[in-house]
Amino acid sequence: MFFKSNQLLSELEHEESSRAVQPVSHQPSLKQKLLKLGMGAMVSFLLAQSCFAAQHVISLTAEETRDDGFGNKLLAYKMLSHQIDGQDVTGRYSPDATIPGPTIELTEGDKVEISILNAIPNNQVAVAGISKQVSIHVHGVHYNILSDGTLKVINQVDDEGAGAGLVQTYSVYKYEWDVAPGTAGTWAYHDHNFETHNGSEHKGLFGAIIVNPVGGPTFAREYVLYLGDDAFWGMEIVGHTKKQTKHGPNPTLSAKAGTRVRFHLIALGTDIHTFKLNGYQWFDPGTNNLINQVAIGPLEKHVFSVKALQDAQYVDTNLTNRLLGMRGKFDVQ
Ligand SMILES: [Cu+2]
Repeated sequence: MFFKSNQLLSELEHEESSRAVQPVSHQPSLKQKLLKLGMGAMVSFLLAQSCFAAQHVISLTAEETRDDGFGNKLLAYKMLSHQIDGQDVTGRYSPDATIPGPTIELTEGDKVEISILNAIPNNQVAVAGISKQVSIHVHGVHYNILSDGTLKVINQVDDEGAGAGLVQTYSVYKYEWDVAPGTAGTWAYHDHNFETHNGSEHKGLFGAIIVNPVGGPTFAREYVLYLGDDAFWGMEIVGHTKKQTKHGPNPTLSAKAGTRVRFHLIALGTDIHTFKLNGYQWFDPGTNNLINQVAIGPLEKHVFSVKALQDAQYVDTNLTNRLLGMRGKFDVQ
């Protein structure tokens, strides 16, 4: 649309210069024309934005799940409900609390109202010096300070989670995200408030959002692969239904031959990994360079797509990670 109005602008400029020697007419001045054109472009831009933009109303819980084998309870997010412009899409998520938590797909221009309910037992009662709040702190999208999902000791405003914080207690806490143009990408969200001011991401309270550009490509499958220090953890999403399935460690990912699939690698922990999908190449995002492996360090992400052609193994080729067995199957049928 901007491209078109730029074209019109240059036509107008051209018209103006060819008219320069002609007598003054009562036609609208160039300035008036430009103003009109500019306003028209702005109105249609806003209209287009609001046509695509969706309003999401989401509620999550944070729950205690099974123990980690050493007597410690793990924590996990669960999707309670997700409405898009009033339409219920909760069925695309697991009915259980999962590690990783739900992957939330959004589009640039969307607005999100997301609330968290603390369903971990005994967390409404204040304990001196310890926060029992859980929160959602998100990366990538825009929000104001009340939606930061951190403790007052960090944000200087409020304890922004559900449960008993160091200062404030809330049973439910609501955040607003502005999925502004320019925020397309794959981003993490995680707890920032439970027990420490850095939260309990390490106990399982983490998930991802995928922000797609308006009119961007679609994919038959999406694989959200978190790279822990000793294993890959996965979430697989069917492109057309958006139905998502949580996988265990080093999962087998499945695809139909000839379809385009997208990998979202998100590194957790402290290791640097070298990810390879044997026998495949892909474009390094934002470049024309074909690569067949990528180094990815703590908190980094790498998102790429390939056409599924043949079975393969994905693997972390760094020696210690390889010895730990960080590999899984890419099963193409
Ligand atoms: Cu973070």
